[in-house]
Amino acid sequence: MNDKKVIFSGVKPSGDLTLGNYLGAIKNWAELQDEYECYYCIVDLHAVTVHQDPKELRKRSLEILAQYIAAGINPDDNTMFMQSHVSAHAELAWVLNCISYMGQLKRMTQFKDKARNNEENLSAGFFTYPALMAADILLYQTDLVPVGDDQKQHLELARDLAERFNSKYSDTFVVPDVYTSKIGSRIMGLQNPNSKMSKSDDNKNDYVLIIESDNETEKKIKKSITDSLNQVKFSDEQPGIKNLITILSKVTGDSTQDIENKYENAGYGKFKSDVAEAVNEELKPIRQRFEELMKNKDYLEQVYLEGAERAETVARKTLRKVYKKVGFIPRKF
Ligand code: ATP
Ligand code: LTN
Repeated sequence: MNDKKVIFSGVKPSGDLTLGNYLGAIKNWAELQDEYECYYCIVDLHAVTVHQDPKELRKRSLEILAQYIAAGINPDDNTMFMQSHVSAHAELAWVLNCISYMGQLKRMTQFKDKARNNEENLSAGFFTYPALMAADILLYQTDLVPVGDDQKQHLELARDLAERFNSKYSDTFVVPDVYTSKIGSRIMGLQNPNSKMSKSDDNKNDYVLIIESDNETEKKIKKSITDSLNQVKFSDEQPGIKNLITILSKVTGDSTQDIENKYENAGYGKFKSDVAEAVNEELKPIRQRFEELMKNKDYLEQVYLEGAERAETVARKTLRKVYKKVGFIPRKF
């Protein structure tokens, strides 16, 4: 038995992964993998809260697994799997749904944002998905959840549900902590630096994808919206430039102050082209490894099948406990 603390995190296969997903989440996962016992999931059940083309969903789910591995997450030491392969996620979600309050779910910012225009047409799954996310996390007795800033509120709910269940019945779940990095936990859109970079944005110039050509990345960064002040300052008054400084800082490890100093007398042209170059340098080995991995579907299949098997054992154990505590008759098979 190892006594490492447990990490769980996941990405929805609802679009191709962006630089935001990478810098806000996956880069941190790779850095944390040695210290923790890690479960990195492709949360396909979450993706279908909005309609997905089935063929695309299948393709993307595999591509995301390949991107996890290409980003340096080692399949021998970490458990990577498809959420829909471990049915305990959906089962625990039901129990947690039954102790979630409508009021609390209605206060989730992500729901409020989407509901503002078309609540009548949102799926019930989209409304209750924070309970499924809590199930994902709590099944593995997770200590730490590395996510981007936008997920903090959902993490609060997961903590709340863990505490509520523990006090209603008896100690069952570890209450997880959130982990967000100081820099890069909210990468903003390149065309709209006032809202987060999102893989489901309609405007392709708003995001850089982990997998695209160097040329495309360079073009998008060069086209990004800035301002007319012509000073490289990490300031709220310059959201576009602030975002590019954040990206450069997270990629190179240089502090935002060092970046300001370095570009004090440089124009935006030079600055943008250096940001593009640094991003391409960072993504280059990932892009190469991804291409190789996608040629070896058997290997990818082996990773996710073995991952699901390992995850299933741990998840079932927690679910058994939960079912017993709520009063279901234990099953004998
Ligand atoms: P969508 O944009 O379609 O809503 P998403 O990218 O926000 O999807 P996920 O793919 O599930 O949703 O997110 C995976 C991880 O990436 C989460 O931890 C999330 O917080 C993080 N993340 C997503 N976008 C950003 C961003 N712009 N900056 C930092 N982290 C991000
Ligand atoms: N809800 C998250 C994705 C997600 C997740 C999780 C993240 C689903 N389950 C468990 C961390 C842990 C999102 O929409 N970005």
